[in-house]
Amino acid sequence: MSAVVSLGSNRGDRLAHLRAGLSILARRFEVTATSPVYETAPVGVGDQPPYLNCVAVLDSDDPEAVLAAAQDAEQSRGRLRSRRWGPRTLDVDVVSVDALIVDDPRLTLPHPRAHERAFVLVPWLDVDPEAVVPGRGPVRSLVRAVGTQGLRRWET
Ligand code: A4P
Ligand code: MG
Repeated sequence: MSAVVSLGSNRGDRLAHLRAGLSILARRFEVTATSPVYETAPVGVGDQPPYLNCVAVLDSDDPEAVLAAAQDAEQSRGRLRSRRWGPRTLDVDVVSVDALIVDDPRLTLPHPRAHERAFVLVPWLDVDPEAVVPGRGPVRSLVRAVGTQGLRRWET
């Protein structure tokens, strides 16, 4: 039983936002793995600053609890929603919860774009070489398909 979350920031002190998000998640769940941080080129809307991204694995089988914690983490960093895919202090997405497949716009599992995003797949593969995106296949194969362009390890 494990949940995977993806954290991203491209505004302000990006590393501090990621760390604060992780510590809020850690108050509610056992964090079993935290990936390295990557600096990544923006996906979706191009004219915005680069992101720092990482993923964390939590010991939870409760999608609602993970989504609530993710949204609390965003709120704690004063998340402003200006435009879709636009710059943000902290975005926390629920990537997957066990093998669940849920087709609900409020909480879609796995995250509908995770399988095509190197900034999710590459750090996830770092912490779990056997990871699978439910319904999409092994993360290892998905990384081969999307490549690692636009990512570089961020030394901390
Ligand atoms: N929602 C549904 N399913 C989920 C889920 N699995 N996890 C709902 C989290 N939320 C989920 O999300 C909008 C609504 O989606 C929520 O109310 C929730 O109930 P949001 O976080 O408010 O809006 P958003 O982040 O602007 O949209 P979204 O769809 O999360 O954006 P994306 O697709 O995550 O894109 N480029 C790089 N390099 N790195 C990034 O981290 N992030 C984005 C955000 C774009 N480009 C990026 C990055
Ligand atoms: Mg989001």
